[in-house]
Amino acid sequence: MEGTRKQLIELLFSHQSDYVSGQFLSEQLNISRSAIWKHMNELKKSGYEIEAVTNKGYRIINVPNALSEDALRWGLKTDWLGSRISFHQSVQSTQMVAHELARAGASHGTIVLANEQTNGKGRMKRYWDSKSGLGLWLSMILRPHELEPKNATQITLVAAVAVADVMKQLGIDIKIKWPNDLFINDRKLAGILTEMQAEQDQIDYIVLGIGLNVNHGLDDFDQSIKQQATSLHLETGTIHNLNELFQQVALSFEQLYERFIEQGFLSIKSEWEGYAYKLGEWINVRAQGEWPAKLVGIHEDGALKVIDQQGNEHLLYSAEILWS
Ligand code: BTX
Repeated sequence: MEGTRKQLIELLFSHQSDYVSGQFLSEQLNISRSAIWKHMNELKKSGYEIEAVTNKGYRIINVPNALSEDALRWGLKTDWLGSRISFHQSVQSTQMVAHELARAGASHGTIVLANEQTNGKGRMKRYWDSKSGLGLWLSMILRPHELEPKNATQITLVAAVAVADVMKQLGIDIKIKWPNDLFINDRKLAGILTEMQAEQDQIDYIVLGIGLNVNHGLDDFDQSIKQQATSLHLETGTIHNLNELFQQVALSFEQLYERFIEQGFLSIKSEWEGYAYKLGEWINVRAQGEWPAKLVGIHEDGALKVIDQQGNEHLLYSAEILWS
């Protein structure tokens, strides 16, 4: 049943610009015309929009907004990223699932996605609010053997630019708050979490997690983050198709990642700076005391570049920044 449905969807998608006759579908799938009709009704119930015209056949018009295993895949234009997608309705954390898969040998480019996370993770044991059906909660397994472990954190910056590029295409004025958050008007839209498994000077794998708030209304956020979080829906007023958004993010990341591996972070630095939150503004740095500093850019190794009140330049690798 599942297999037939997948084949059916594939056939509909490969004939998107045209109608596919019930006769053709029934021959290809080796099932009766009435079985085809039943499948079509099931697809409609899952949110697919399918047009049926007498004497012509069927045509797919729209995929569901909600994540679905099939809809995630079609139209995915990546070469290797997402060649395996492990999709779940509910998990504790896609990071945990991805680590398990990676330890079991899952290949470079595997993506774990879930509709809901019951124990979504932020950095330093913080949590990530990941309610069902409202956002993209995903983890990618990457095996950049050519990358030195000390440069692995740059992947966070690459991912931030990749997601920012997609937001920009949607007409959103997006900012990257070093090192791992995406902001719109001082509210957090997305967070990135990079975890690495390495031995000596070789990376075994990286699990790159992205949490992107998409279709939340204000009341959908936990009380504690209502004042600081936002979603694409809140910013644009429209409901976004999660499958398409996933595909855009995956393609954007794959392309940027390839450039990063071939040419290094220097090739992405100026794009990053173009999105930098509070660039040219004064912030406070908490590292060996607390001191005011002006944010002037990012170094080619991923460190944040600031100037203190005496005009001395500092490179920050892990300092805490007090943004306001
Ligand atoms: P972070 O430590 O920078 O941000 C976590 C903080 O952000 C929380 O302490 C809270 O204040 C706030 N917050 C929590 N949830 C949200 C939300 N939905 N929107 C806005 N603000 C929020 C950022 O960590 C990295 C988050 C990565 C999340 C992805 S989701 C897929 C993957 N799986 C997983 O468990 N984590 C990653």
